[in-house]
Amino acid sequence: MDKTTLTREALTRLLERVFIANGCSETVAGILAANVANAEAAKSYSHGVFRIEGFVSTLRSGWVDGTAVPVVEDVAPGFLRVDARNGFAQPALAAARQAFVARVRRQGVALLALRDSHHFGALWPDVEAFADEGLIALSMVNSMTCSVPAGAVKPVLGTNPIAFAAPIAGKAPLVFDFATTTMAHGDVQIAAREGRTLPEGTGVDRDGVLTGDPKAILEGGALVPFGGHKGSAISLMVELMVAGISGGNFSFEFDWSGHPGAQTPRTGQILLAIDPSHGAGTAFADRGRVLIDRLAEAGFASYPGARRRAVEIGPDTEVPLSAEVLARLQDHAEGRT
Ligand code: NDP
Ligand code: PYC
Repeated sequence: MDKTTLTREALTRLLERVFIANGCSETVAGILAANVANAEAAKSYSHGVFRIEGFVSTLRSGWVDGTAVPVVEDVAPGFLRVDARNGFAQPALAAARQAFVARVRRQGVALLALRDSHHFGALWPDVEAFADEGLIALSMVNSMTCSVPAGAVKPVLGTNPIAFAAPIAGKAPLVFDFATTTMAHGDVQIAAREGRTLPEGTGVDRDGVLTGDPKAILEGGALVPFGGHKGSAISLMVELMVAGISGGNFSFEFDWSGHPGAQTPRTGQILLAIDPSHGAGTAFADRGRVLIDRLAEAGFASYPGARRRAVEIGPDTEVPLSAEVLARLQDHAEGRT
């Protein structure tokens, strides 16, 4: 397959045009384009350019409002709520960010709860920037019914990712971000497209039999939580914390059947942030460094977050794309699709 490259900046501009051509406001298009281009440049392929077809078909189906203006609600000293108004989650987070950080710094801790939002991206970008500012952040999102909890026979839960970020003195922040299923739904789709087999037990087929066949998982089957009953419990916590606190949908509660082509889950998100300078006397980031250094001595050379940050990514970073994908993006941007 012919390969070409665009700089991250050029890819962002192209994606912005794709989002605008498909009904997003300039503000929303700018935020989503940067999110997708950064994910692609960072090799988070399950939520990079691969997702553009899903964004476009969802926008065209009328399921999500690409022009939504989020409403930030100041509900309690430690609590900001955002009604995303059936729009994307990242612009809703951006709308509340400044007030939220001010609150975290003033009080030491605050919670941000988004409802009626669509999250179709990687979660690490939502938390990493907090750690770069010296804060600790923890975020959770529920998604769409595609995971069978341990002990159940039918899917109920979403892939429900959790992301955590914390500053480490003199080093990249510790950032982890993963689905609470054996893998992200996006990665199963990519494996199916590439004709790859997944580890046995990644999911179940339509008869509930454990399988590593991505097509069987996608066509009538489902994923399973990682770690059996342990991952199931964590995924349940994500459902309850996100939908329960934000007032958004559980993964099984929304009905997109009237919008063929819709792929973005209409749920919610929570983000808890802590300013560790209000905590124990010793600087948090220094304590983190002690831990990371000890782990390195034990052979744990690359902690989550450091692996990605080992490669510096800037506006001029070259992002490889297939010629076919680039042509498709250009067609989307020009309204030829
Ligand atoms: P992975 O299983 O690929 O795990 C990724 C995480 O594990 C990263 O934090 C990564 O760190 C770390 N990691 C991976 N390998 C190693 C290793 N060998 N040593 C140390 N750390 C390692 O993630 P998933 O497939 O579960 O999820 C992929 C993406 O899908 C996530 O970004 C997630 O947010 C997204 N997603 C989004 C959903 C949504 O509703 N919006 C739903 C489900 C998933 P590093 O970054 O440094 O590589
Ligand atoms: O990859 O599981 C996933 C996912 C769900 C919603 C967005 N991404």
